[in-house]
Amino acid sequence: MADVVESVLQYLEKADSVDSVDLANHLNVDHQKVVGAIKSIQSLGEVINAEQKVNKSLELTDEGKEVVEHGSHEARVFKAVPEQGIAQNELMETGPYAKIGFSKAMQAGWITMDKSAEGGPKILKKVDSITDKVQECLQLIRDLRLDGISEKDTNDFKKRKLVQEVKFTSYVISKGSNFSSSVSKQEVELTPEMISKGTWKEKSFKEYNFNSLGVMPPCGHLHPLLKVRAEYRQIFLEMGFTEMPTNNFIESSFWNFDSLFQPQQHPARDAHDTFFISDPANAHEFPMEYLEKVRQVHSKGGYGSQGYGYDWSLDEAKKNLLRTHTTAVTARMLYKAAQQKPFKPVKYFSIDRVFRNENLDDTHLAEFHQIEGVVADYGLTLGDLIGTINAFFMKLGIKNIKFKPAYNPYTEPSMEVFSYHEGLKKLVEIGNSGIFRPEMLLPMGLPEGVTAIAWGLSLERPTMIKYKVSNIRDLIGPKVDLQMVYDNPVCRLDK
Ligand code: FB9
Repeated sequence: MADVVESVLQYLEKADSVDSVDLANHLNVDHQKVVGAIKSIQSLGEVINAEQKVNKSLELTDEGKEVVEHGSHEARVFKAVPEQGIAQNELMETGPYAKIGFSKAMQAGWITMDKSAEGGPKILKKVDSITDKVQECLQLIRDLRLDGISEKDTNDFKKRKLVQEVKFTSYVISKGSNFSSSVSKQEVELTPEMISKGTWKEKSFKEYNFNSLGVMPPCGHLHPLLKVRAEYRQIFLEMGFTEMPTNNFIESSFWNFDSLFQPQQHPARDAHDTFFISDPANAHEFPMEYLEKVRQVHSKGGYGSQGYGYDWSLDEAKKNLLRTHTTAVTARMLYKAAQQKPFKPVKYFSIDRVFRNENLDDTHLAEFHQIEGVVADYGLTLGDLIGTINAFFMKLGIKNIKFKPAYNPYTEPSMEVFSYHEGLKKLVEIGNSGIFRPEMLLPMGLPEGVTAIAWGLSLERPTMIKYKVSNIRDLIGPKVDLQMVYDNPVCRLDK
């Protein structure tokens, strides 16, 4: 460090001022070393003036580094097309880059599609060779030679998440009122030898910096999702709700669908929407007396309902699956509450993972955390549901919510919940709700007159909004940047 200090002062002797980035390049040392030397010199008094400057730069993301190493997605797709051509579906299997690379290579006119080919669309090379300008540009960005990169290309690389904008601080330094081209090395420690030999008398000691902060001790960090979960849990507890035991991701179709009066032909019960378990494929333990009542209400009706009039299948109800909603747990808890004689009102909540075999996109994964609240008591009405939901969201700082009639197989009436988003300047769906149907509650044995109101939302959506995450994969999954977990502040939902 001392030699960098000397170099900085000697440079300043011949120059009026210099930016620390230019000086680091001139001295061929890391910029942070020059910044360290500047800080060290500043602690000696008015030797130099240092004016802070915030700069913007670009750095490669992991995906950008992949491109530098292996070529752009479109170049890799072009290389994957043999002279005789290749079936489109086969080309799309060549690697994770294929989907993006294919459309980019088509846009660039490097490949073409023969839709008339036998056996489906065939991809052929349209040119003999290509220049991978994306890779070339990213190599320049890696070497911080940004002057050759156009704004259009930069924006395209950012959109493709190949580069990210970074800010860093540099310093414009100049001679201070007490400038000297060399400074005696300051001691930072008074040693026993200095005292015994008296050499401390000829030395200068660095002043204590009583403003310096302690080193942040290494500690654990909660993931934003868990911080938001803690906030929602606190809100439910404040409202007098008890958390349901949701520690069973695997559930029978009976509890996940049949007990909720969701018919066995319902599309949501199809393998395209639900993950069924192959081993163990079936559940075997059911409260058979209750199960028979469920069979009846589905097939023949009862309790004032005409039912669905189909031949209800026990085999279908036995099928194990990954629960598609925490409402399956709500059903178990309401059935359990119905066994208590006399019935006592209950207020339950759950916040846990659910699984749906759906199309994935930037904001949806095949699993998410569902938040659900339920109240069962005599004579609860839609007004109680609206009031409870209002109170719940009021604790999140959300007022003036709106309700829109909706449909759920297990609640009637049902309502979607909306709130006006100041940022987006539009109403945003913030949840769903309803009153559980008598065909669900009465076969459980709940007394006549007992109604159950419930509502639900997801944990990921509010977390993404709170932490300004646009792609859910930046919040959850193997590509999450752990630094995001370390850096994010404690979550405070508006009270
Ligand atoms: O969470 C959702 N949106 C949301 C929630 C909060 C938020 O910000 C916070 C206030 C600060 C912002 C947005 N939604 C429900 C609405 C949409 O995001 C929707 O597109 C996605 N939905 C999920 C299901 O989609 C497959 C969110 C999830 C959801 C939907 C319905 C329920 C639970 C979760 C339910 C229920 C229910 C209904 C009746 C009885 C019992 C449970």
